Amino acid sequence: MQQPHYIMFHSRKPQLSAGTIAQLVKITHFNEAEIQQHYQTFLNDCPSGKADKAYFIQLHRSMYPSGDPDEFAEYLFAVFDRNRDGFIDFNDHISVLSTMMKGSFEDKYKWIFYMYDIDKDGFITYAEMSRIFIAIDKLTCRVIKSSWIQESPEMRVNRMFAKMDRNKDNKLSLDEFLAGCRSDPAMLATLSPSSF
Ligand SMILES: [Ca+2]
Ligand SMILES: [Ca+2]
Ligand SMILES: [Ca+2]
Repeated sequence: MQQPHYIMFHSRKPQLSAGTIAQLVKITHFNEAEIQQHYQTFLNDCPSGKADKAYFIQLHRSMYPSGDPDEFAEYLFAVFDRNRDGFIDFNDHISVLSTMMKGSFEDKYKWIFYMYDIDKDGFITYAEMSRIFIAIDKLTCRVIKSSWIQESPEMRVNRMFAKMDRNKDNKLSLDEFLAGCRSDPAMLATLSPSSF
């Protein structure tokens, strides 16, 4: 018989089954207590236990009330929904948290690479990096804020490629990307919103 994803208790609050927890302990960097805690937080945001794209975008609108997070949330959704079933469930969610909170340097930046590689062909192009930079600016309303932000998305992309595209083929392989990020600890701040 197939294990249910969760079982209901008297409180009617969904709980993870022991089998699911044991499996998540195995495949993430979290212990049982942490998984339980993340599950409750996940349910607060997402009481039905899974989010489709529209719901996920809606959540980001409430997280960034003064920005326009729609585009960025779409790109994020594509990386969260790794099994591409159109939903982010707790398994999708916890595996991203595990990577971003407790993963190795390489795992974290691989994940970011995967987000920037919008068409998932294994390379980041100028166009892909520009689209994500523009989406991050819209999300955080960077355009109107302080001085360093005067650097346009295009200037930032050029700076990134000058630094990372070692073989000058106008696209970044995963190796080029990881080597570039390793050489500059401040890279994360340019590549992602501050809330990461
Ligand atoms: Ca999914
Ligand atoms: Ca690509
Ligand atoms: Ca290259």
